[in-house]
Amino acid sequence: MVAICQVERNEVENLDKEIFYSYIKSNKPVVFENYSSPAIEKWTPEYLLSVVGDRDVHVNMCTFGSMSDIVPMKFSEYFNKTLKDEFPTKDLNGERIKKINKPYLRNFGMLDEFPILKEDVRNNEGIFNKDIHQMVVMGTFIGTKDSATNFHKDTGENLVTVVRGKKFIVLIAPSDEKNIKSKLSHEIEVKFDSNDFGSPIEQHPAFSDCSKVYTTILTEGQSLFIPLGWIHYVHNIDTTISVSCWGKEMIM
Ligand SMILES: O=C(O)CCC(=O)C(=O)O
Repeated sequence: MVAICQVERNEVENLDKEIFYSYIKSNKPVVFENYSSPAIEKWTPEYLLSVVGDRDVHVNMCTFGSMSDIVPMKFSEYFNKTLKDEFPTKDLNGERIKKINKPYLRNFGMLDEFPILKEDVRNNEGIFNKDIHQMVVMGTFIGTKDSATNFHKDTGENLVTVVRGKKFIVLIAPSDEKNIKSKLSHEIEVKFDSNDFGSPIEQHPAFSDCSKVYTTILTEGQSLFIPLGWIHYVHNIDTTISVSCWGKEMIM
């Protein structure tokens, strides 16, 4: 049976590039327990609504139970419904909507559109060394309670900071990628605790040939480093706001 391990946690108060790059070099995920940004204090729902307001956004959303779709709506409508947990939990056939099909504003370009907000997460971008990672890109994720992002891997080193809420994150090392039964993993819903829906990782056939699966819970004010090549799945346990920051090496 696959072993479940906890992601390493680091309590350093002043994260610097040297410490950060030591994890990049060893390609090891880690939770920085004390690495956050001014956004934690500043990004109250009222403040975000006052800045972003009625801007049109594209929400990833379930329409007919099994089909994900992109639905345009006003930011204020999406955010207010998310905060009040007003989105439907069942589809038109009365079936429970899976976590990976719940409404989710993913990789929202709010920071580029509203530079006043980018100032509040500037330190995330600043932790990357521009001589090594010439391209640094940030995206905001605003997820409804119990929404999830399916297993995938990124094209850069990634620092994910939770500004509000709580995420359950599953990671699989590149050395185990060949052992995942990927057809099965596309449909996966991972069970976070006994009240959650889905399959416990240790019982899911997609992972039965993997040697280890790593898990962690990321709360407000914490950041997770996801190294390049690590496959990950993210479940928003509560309504969650987070910022992902990818550092990419450009091939010259
Ligand atoms: O927070 C999420 O739902 C997904 C984040 C993610 O997968 C990423 O930053 O690559």
